[in-house]
Amino acid sequence: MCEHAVHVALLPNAGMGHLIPFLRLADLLVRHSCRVTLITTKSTVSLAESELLSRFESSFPQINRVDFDLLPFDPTTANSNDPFWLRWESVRRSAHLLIPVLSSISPPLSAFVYGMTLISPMIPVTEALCLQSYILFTSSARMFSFYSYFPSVADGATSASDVLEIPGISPVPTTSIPPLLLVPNSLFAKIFTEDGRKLRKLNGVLVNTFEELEAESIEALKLRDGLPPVFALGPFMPCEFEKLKSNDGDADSPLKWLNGQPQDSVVYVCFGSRTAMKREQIREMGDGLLKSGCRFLWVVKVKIVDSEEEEELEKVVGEELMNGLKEKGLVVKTWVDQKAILDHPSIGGFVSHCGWNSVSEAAWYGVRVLAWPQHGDQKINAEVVERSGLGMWQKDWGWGGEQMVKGEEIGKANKKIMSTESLKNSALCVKEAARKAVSVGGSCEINFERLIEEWKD
Ligand code: BUP
Repeated sequence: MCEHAVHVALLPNAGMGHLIPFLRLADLLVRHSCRVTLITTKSTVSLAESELLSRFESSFPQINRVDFDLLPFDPTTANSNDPFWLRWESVRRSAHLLIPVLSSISPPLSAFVYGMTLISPMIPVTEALCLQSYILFTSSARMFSFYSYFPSVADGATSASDVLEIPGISPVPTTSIPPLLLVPNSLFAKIFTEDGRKLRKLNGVLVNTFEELEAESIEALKLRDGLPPVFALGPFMPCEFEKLKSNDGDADSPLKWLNGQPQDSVVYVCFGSRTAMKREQIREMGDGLLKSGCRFLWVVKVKIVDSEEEEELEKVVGEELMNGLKEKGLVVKTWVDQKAILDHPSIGGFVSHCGWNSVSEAAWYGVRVLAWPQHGDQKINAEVVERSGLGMWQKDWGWGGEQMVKGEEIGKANKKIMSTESLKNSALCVKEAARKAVSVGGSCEINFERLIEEWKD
């Protein structure tokens, strides 16, 4: 690598939904001949994170890995019981310790890209070091529009109504606002509003999205006053290092099972790495999958953190239901290779919570989505799914966990997503646009080159 290559330090937030796009960004940077230093906390919250990091490390020996030692942290001093949010807060409180760490990295850094919940504490760090300061916003551009506008809502600049009018984008229904933002003094609300007010101090915001998926929001962000430049660098492509090695050889391997299913016949059901579904809803989901008459591959989770998943699958789902389910589908309670699943020809539909990575992967593989947002940014992302033609959203189901959705309804919605030809075709159009965005001369490449030029200055 040349002595004067751009050198970027990356500090991801805790959680697979944040780590995965950061590591895909690292891969993209390396492919553009940049030097990368990856800063991570010594321990991770979930096992999936530490396993992914070790696969990444063996694939990229040239990437410099730096441990970030956190200060002791008393979780009772933060208003949250979510282990991932508590880790984010712990990193925030230790941010100043990064000044000597970053200044000792050699060759000197061109820019520092960190997680989206670290803005307030990282700005003084990058200011002290005269270092360019960026975030990787690991959600949609529509969510960023909302995020950057929210401080004015919190200040009471808008009137009470059923929708939020945000300049340049279609109105956001108030029912799509992340529920924790409405909980006074929640850690989520505190970080969200505190950081939202500091955005103008950033040199830029990187988003895993692309023009054809989110033209309206990307355009609106360009025109909004007081915001740093937004770089739409997506779609981030799934990478080789993410592949699970043991998966193919395992008799129960989802991929092996998928190989035996007809083309476009299977619904994949997964609500991401951080959604713990209530037991009663799990039973209704199982019932719905049976009622739909479709084949399915279902990933079940009952805990927010994977290391706490101790109970056997049969007990969680119920033995009788489990026996019925085995005739038509595969149910697992382990980490699966979602990219390989979505890429499999037998997959036709995806019942998804609409975590942004899942949406972006569905777009990349052209798999139609049945959106069932569970929390956080997911309703705002579901709006993108619906508007882009990538899928449909059963709005009357509300937030997952808010009300019990009956098996009957789930079955009907599954049948609809699998049998609606127009939906299948529009999802394939999104795939085509995604592939175009990353092709030579596409929007991803143009924006990436623009960013690297900034870092060379
Ligand atoms: Br579960 C699971 N295998 O078994 P999202 C997830 N994934 O590869 P989340 C697997 O994790 P946030 C599994 O492909 C995606 O890249 C999946 O990210 C992968 O949702 C990622 O979709 C999940 O953004 O994160 O986990 O809820 O809350 O940050 O949105």
